[in-house]
Amino acid sequence: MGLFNKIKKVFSKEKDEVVKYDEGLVKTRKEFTTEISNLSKKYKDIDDNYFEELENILIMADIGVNTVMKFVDKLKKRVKSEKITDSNVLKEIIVDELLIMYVEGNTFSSKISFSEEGPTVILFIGVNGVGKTTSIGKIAKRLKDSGKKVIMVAADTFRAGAIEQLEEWGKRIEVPVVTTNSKDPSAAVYDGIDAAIKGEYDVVLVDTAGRLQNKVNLMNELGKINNVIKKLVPNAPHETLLVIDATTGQNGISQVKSFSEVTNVTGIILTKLDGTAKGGIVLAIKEETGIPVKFVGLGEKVEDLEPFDIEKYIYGIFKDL
Ligand SMILES: Nc1nc2c(ncn2[C@@H]2O[C@H](COP(=O)(O)OP(=O)(O)O)[C@@H](O)[C@H]2O)c(=O)[nH]1
Ligand SMILES: [Mg+2]
Repeated sequence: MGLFNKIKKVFSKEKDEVVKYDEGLVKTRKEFTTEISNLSKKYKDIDDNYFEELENILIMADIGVNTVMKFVDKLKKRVKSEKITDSNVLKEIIVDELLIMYVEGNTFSSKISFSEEGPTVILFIGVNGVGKTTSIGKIAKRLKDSGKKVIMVAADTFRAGAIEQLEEWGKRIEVPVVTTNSKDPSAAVYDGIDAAIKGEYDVVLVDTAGRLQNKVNLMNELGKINNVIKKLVPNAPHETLLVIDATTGQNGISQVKSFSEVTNVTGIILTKLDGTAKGGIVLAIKEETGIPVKFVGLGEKVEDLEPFDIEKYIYGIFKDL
């Protein structure tokens, strides 16, 4: 039995484990399942045209052109060496190979690295509207429920209403929020970390403004924030999580590349997977940036955020195949 069939067997019994992925990936699943099933109906036998259409389907799912080329080459080799002729058999091999591609050579962890002592500082960056503030609220709730003492810092001093939005979240999930009257985000960061140390908090989540129009400015601003953090907690930030919006497709990949040039991005939060039929982007992120996706946003509600898990993700996309 193939890898995917094993996963399917496990998760179809443990439905609660995968319910968020199941619901959040409905759009991608419908698209993928229909396309791949149609392909298998159209081509009983596998030939070059089959592979060409498969390439298009995968590219349309935002897996990324380079990644798709590499993938299809590998698939062709396997078809040849194992003498596979039936497109229905190949359907399952496709899913197995996508999974293998993600896991292969993958030494990175999708877990948050927590500090051994003092507060763990997590910095959230990314352009406007991608879901930074919402993700911080969701993560704060998760961490709080897991027993950690959490505090949030409103360091987006640029966007109108940004501070109030985080304060709203704070009230909803009963987590304190540090704000500032200053226009300088570093001032909020300083006050926030200081409060976290004095109040013996376990985790500090820092919300920042998302401005990418000018690399030099962004680099200076993030540099300044990082210096302020390090002054109070020398080995922090422990994580710098870049938030990107799955509905923006390859644009999101460009954002990863741009932000990585100016700061050390340790992980990605991929939001709004529920809002796209092109959920294949997770695979492109891994192949093209090498930065791990640590969380995925699968809806607007507070519980609609999950630590990233490749097996659950693959199940969510392909379970009806
Ligand atoms: N459907 C969906 N909406 C999301 C998700 N994450 C964030 N949003 C929405 O995206 C919009 C922008 O989010 P916000 O947190 O303000 O973005 P920010 O500017 O990066 O802080 C809000 O309407 C959120 O409800 C998600 O995973 N799924
Ligand atoms: Mg915000």
